[in-house]
Amino acid sequence: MDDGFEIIGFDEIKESLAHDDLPSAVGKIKNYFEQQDRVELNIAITGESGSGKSTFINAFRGIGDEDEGSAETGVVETTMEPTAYPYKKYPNVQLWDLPGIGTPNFKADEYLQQVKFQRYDFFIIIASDRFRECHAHLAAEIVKMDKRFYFVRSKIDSNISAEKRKKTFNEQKTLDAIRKDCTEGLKRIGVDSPVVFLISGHFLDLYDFNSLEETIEVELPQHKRHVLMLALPNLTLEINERKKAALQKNIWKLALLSACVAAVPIPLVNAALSIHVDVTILVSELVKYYDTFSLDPASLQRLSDRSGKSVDELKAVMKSPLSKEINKDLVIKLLAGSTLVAVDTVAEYILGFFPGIGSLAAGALSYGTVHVTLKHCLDWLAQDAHNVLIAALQTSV
Ligand SMILES: Nc1nc2c(ncn2[C@@H]2O[C@H](COP(=O)(O)OP(=O)(O)OP(=O)(O)O)[C@@H](O)[C@H]2O)c(=O)[nH]1
Ligand SMILES: [Mg+2]
Repeated sequence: MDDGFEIIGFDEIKESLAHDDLPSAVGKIKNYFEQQDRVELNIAITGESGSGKSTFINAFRGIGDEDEGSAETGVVETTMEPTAYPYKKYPNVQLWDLPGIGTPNFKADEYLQQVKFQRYDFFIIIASDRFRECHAHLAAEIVKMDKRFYFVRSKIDSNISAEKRKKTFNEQKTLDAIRKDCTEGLKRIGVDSPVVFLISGHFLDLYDFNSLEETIEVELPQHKRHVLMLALPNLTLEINERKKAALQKNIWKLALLSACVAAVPIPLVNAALSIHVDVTILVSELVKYYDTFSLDPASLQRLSDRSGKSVDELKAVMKSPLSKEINKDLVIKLLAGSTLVAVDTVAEYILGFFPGIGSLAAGALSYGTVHVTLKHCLDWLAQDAHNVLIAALQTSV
């Protein structure tokens, strides 16, 4: 089974159900979803002064260098304190802009103490030029502190355009040479099979940005991975797909919550309560989909600023029934349209989780309805978001 219920303890829920304590089981599942979205994630961005730390932070938050709340770029570093940049909708996920490394008396161990290294889940070391001793010292020290780091080589777009002037220019060879310089540096300090991500903070869809994001995601513990996927703006088509997969994993849990409510054994209360819960679950989940696919008005505006396409042009490619607005009436209409689900299969599925609890079969319809509705909505919104990204990309090339 999915490991998603580890946090609240699947056994506890079963226990509540076995003792006919449905409200308590529902409360526990709800609590789980809230906890899941409040998981903390702290990402440290470090590197030499001018390497592109602030530019990377803004790009990873999907905001322009001059937008409100952005990290200042292109200025001379003055602060020696780490600065936190939280994601607006998930302020528990923060990118930390760390002071520059590599000053003449730089000492990696003192630096890490000074920036309170324990606070971070992992580090991203950014180098915009050759691999240097300060990178080696810092990477080695991070490993010694039992933390993980990802090595990023930034400003690849500048390297490529500079090399293009040469008659013998070959993009792949240039990229290979840059990569080799960094991997060899990391090998020298004892990192086994080092991975270096080549990126441009100005053109995220080029080079290794997607692979960096994917690697971070895969290597995070499951509960942190989920919150990263929710918080991260929908920056590329690959991220769009991974967001869809992450949200898909949650559907059965939401549907199960609805089934638990439907199984409350008082018929009248049951019907009203059950529909109310289904609608509430769906509205809040769909709003979350909207936000995480960056389809909310503020995100569309930022994408419009970045891409040069107007918000109306971006909205024009959103074709799903959810593209206008999400509210209770719309959700009730969707639920009414999806009652023809395979109830038998669903009942079997639920009884598989709670053998011996026959009353839960009553929840089967509710389970199926919520499951099917959410699945359709997720497909629709992921497709809308995909179309919006394609439309935005078409102008930026
Ligand atoms: N072409 C190109 N320029 C970049 C890239 N990343 C950053 N820059 C530019 O490099 C300069 C420095 O970038 P910042 O993001 O301010 O660097 P920083 O590491 O935050 O610098 P300090 O805060 O001073 O330590 C700015 O002019 C950026 O526009 C990139 O990927 N490609
Ligand atoms: Mg900076």
